[in-house]
Amino acid sequence: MPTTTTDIFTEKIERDLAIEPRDPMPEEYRRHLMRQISQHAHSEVIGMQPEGNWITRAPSLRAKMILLAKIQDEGGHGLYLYSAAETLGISREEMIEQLQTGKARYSSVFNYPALTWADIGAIGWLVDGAAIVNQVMLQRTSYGPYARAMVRICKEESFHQRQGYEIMAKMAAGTPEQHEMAQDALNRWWAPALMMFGPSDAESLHSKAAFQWKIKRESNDALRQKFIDKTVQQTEVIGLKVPDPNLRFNAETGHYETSPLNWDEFHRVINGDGPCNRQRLEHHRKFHEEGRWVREACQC
Ligand code: BYC
Repeated sequence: MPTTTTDIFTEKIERDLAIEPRDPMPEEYRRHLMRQISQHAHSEVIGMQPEGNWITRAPSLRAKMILLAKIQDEGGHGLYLYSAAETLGISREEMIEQLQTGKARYSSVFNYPALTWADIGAIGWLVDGAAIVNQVMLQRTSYGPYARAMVRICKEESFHQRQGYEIMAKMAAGTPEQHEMAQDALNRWWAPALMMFGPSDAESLHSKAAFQWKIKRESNDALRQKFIDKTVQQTEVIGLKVPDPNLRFNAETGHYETSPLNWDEFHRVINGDGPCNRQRLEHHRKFHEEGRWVREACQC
């Protein structure tokens, strides 16, 4: 029979029972989740920017309606996740302040520009595709409010991944120029999508604790590999090429092997020096400020 609060927490983790907001939990567990969930929320919200840039230039009314709905979903994901983080005792204002002052991170991938319509396809297919692989695992994360948010988010992300893949498939089967545009978008988004899974297992700072507390159930490298194996096959189906001269299938392991990623670039980008970091935060600050009167009017 567990007696101390630590025992109660440990027993729940061991028995795979969800930890709920009022349950006892170690301070480090609470802080770990506050960091990860708030960063996840920021990623959803900042991730609206590269796609939002294309709403007025979508090539048809159908494409525009689908893109609008997708971007709105991402905003909704941000809201569920901010709410999940708030149950840990941090306010929305504090989280926004941490984002805007650079104290909190958001996914590296959103610091790259969306240059053509094919980039909208690549973002849905690769970025949402990578997010799903990670988030399917997070549906079984140990913190109840985070796991439940993930269930709904994963359903919506599947639609996002398909809309992106549809754009890429159409462009790849279009005119030579459209095909080239699709290949160029894949060339530019491939490595940033792989970096979404975080540093290699050997370099990951938080994985050990995350495994111990069942926040993570699969490692950064294992999830990256899962994504590669799925995506290489999808690339072949639509007649595009994975931009990696060292890509090869290893029949013994049953997995694709790829070139090492440029981790210097990853660290530069997560530390604020990617192609669009400044632009993304300035945009967020500007519109957050412009929305102040709405928050005040709602008293929220
Ligand atoms: N980007 O010890 P590690 C979407 C940081 S949005 C930036 O492995 P952890 C969508 C990490 O924070 C969904 N930073 O960390 C939206 C840590 O630094 P701090 C995006 C990264 O937490 C709109 C340090 O590196 N998904 O789908 O165990 C349109 C060491 O890393 C990144 C999520 O946010 C990165 N890629 O594992 C379209 C997933 N990777 O915090 C689509 C939720 C690592 O000590 N997050 N860092 O300063 C996670 O699952 C985990 O936090 C990570 C990292 C796998 C990302």
